[in-house]
Amino acid sequence: MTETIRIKRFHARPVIVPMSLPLQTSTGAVARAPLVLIDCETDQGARGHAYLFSITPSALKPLTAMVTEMSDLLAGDELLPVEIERKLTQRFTLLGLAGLQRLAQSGIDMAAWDALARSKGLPLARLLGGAPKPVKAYNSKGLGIMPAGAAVEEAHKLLAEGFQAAKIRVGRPDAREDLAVVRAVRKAVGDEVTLMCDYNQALTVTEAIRRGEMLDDEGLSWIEEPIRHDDYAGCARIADALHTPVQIGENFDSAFSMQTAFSAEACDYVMPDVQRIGGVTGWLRAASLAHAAGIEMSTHLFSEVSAHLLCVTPTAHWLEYVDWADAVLSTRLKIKDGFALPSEEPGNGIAWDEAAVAKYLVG
Ligand code: SMN
Ligand code: MG
Repeated sequence: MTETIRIKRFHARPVIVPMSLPLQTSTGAVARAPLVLIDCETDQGARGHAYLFSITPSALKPLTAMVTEMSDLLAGDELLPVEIERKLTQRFTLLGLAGLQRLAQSGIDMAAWDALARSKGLPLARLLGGAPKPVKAYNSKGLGIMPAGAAVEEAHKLLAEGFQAAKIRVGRPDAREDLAVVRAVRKAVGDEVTLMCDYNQALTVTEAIRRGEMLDDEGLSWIEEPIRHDDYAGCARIADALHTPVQIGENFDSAFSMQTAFSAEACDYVMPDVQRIGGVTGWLRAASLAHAAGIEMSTHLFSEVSAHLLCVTPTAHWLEYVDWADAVLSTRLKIKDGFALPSEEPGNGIAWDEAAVAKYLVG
């Protein structure tokens, strides 16, 4: 007999937690992490967890309110992520399936999958038909925009945490300073270390080609989001002009955006963000597209859930490691010899440190 698990509610709590290293990107500093912690409560006792990262503190309240509205819509329904997706997609079509709506829906989906995995006593990767296995990871929590000397020091620190790869934020007003930092870090860490760079959409197409050519012989594994994230024709011109692979995807708000990017030949690699692509359900749809296109797929933030998802991604590439939720988690994602080890416990690897949650709760 199949057991029916019903949703009681999705409980959402906003917190603002300190980050161990503030990150300076071309868009400004990210110094604290505003998170919405979601608990999926079910009638069988199983409880699922997920968190969302609202980037900016003022988005915490509306995001929390949106999760709560979705929770009211879903209370009493069966715990079935695909049915949840159908209902929320229909209900929020008039608002638009983008922005905060995407985040809220993705958070609901992640918490629902976690509750399912826990109710079956399985790690998320296993519930999805795979095995939790080590996934190649780069340390992305530092190397913001900073002078070369500080970048070298920080690169050593990031690698000392067990990594052989890191990402350098670029997009300084003077392209020569970006180049000097990339060269200084490369010289300091040696050729065996994998280095990527990320512009966070800072450039125009012409400038991206000019700067990309300057960096093309520096051994970078990818150049990320050089221009506006949704200018796929522009991305295609850049990808065509450069030897270094172009990486985009953290702003895809569904597998449909990824398909549009593929049709435009916008990039060499993709890295969807699980809180924008539609949670676990959206990730699986995107992973199939990347598989069919033969394109490597990496993750964006949300290391705990993403580590499980890479285990079932046919073209799995790199896990982006950050520790930004660690202040409220009771367990940490383990790193060993350049790999992240997805949790073998039932669920997605997320559990709260309730004393810390109480400390960082806002509003
Ligand atoms: C990034 C995204 C969001 C917050 C901080 C940094 C960056 C990345 O684009 O890919 O890590
Ligand atoms: Mg990025």
